[in-house]
Amino acid sequence: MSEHGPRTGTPPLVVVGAAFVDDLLRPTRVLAARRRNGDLAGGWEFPGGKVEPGEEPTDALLRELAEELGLGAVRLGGELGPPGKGWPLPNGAVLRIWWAVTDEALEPGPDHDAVRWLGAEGVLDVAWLPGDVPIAEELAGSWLHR
Ligand code: 9L3
Ligand code: MG
Repeated sequence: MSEHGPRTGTPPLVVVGAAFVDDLLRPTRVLAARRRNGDLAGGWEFPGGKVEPGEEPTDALLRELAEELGLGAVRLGGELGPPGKGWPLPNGAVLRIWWAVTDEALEPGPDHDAVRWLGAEGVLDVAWLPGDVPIAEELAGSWLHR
């Protein structure tokens, strides 16, 4: 039997997100965005969305950031955690996150109703979506500089 889904052999859906930080070399603050709509409304996340078939994950991420946050010039750093591994989402998908910076204004768009910059001390103070919690914990524990 396949590891992913019942006997289908279908690879898991990949969801990509951005950890926007103040500085790629020495991040001290990260951006959280609060979902505006649907079942997950009110939950905080690293903004992003689903990778479409045939799409490179980082292309998908830049596309999602343009759609959701209106950003045209985002610089991605490396992937958080072991490259390609990501974190499991409750629905069986895998969430992969990249460091990101932009000089453009980071403001809520169609999918979010708030954004917040959080330092190491405060990064666990918002109600992260369940799948995003372990990433926030890594940020709080060691990835954000104090
Ligand atoms: N999701 C979880 N954490 C995230 C993101 C960007 C997405 N940081 C979950 C929410 C949805 C699914 O992945 O169940 C697809 O995300 P979207 O396309 O609705 O943003
Ligand atoms: Mg999204």
